[in-house]
Amino acid sequence: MFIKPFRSWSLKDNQATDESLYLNRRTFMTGSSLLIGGAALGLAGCQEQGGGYDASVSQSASTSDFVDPTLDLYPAKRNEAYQIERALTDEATNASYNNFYEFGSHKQVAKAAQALNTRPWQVTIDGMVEKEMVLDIDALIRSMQLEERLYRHRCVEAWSMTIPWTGFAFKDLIAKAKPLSGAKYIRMETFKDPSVASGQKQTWYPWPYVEGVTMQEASNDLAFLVTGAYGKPAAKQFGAPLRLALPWKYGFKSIKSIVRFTFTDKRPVSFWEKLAPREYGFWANVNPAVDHPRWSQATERVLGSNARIPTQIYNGYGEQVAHLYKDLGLAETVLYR
Ligand SMILES: Nc1nc2c(c(=O)[nH]1)N[C@H]1C(S)=C(S)[C@@H](COP(=O)(O)O)O[C@H]1N2
Ligand SMILES: [Mo]
Repeated sequence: MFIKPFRSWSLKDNQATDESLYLNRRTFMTGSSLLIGGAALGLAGCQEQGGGYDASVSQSASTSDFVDPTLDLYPAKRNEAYQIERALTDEATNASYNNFYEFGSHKQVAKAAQALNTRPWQVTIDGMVEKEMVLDIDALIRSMQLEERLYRHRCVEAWSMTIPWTGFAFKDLIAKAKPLSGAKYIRMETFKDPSVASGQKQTWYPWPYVEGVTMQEASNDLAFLVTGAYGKPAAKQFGAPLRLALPWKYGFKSIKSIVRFTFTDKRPVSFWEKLAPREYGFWANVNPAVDHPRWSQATERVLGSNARIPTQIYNGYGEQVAHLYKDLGLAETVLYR
């Protein structure tokens, strides 16, 4: 199957903006370049299916016997420093429209994600640290100061939402990890278990999902490790029991259901960068002036409505993060590098 690339200005986001790639399996497996002339690669087709709420989702989540062992920590106190001018995305809308490729390359993954067993759950901290460790998730969460923050989220597919996350500052995890002075990056990894995550049976994807940030980025106040949302432990489809929120970067950087943090001096290559390096590079800072090769990034569709609003540089968080990139230059820190 070969789909001729569209011209970005002619696209509506519900027609074409999707990270999902149509991979020609044979081409992929013979190791040919994925992107030459776009010949091996096309869009998966229409994945966005409106903001319909799937009632079975909240059902399956609430009728399970599982009681989160950290339930007593919620709701955590809101940190008023993170105010937001937008309306919060309705919880039901958010919980039924997710990117979590482990459970399918479409948005209606919530039900399938309930198969993920989030306890027991261990988080490994390794690489360039004083002492490698394996932490039990409940002990880890209880050792951290939880707070609620209202954050914007901008998916590279040009839709956005606003979420009340609960979690702790990434820099507090770094303090616990005691990295060696040579560590420059943190590589993060999601669980891998194709027996519960059927998406991981699609062996042409480079599982497990991997993301990476610089130490400076992870140490920035905004970098937040999420344990909950909407005043309670995070729903599985949000990336329980531990996911990242980097609100100034495109959403794919905010890796879900993390099992490993590796401190390293080598720049990690992410899941998406491996698949399509020209489309999903390391920096991935939100920038309305730089189009994705297949669509415009100038505006975004607000989830749960038909409103389109202008996208802001660094997703509106420039004051907090622009200094991180002043030596690199803005152009270097968008996608595709
Ligand atoms: N492990 C994992 N993390 C992931 C993804 C994924 O497919 N797998 N998708 C990313 C993308 S593209 C986005 S936009 C956000 C979506 O988060 P949400 O479903 O909570 O809105 O999760 C990110 N983290
Ligand atoms: Mo995304």
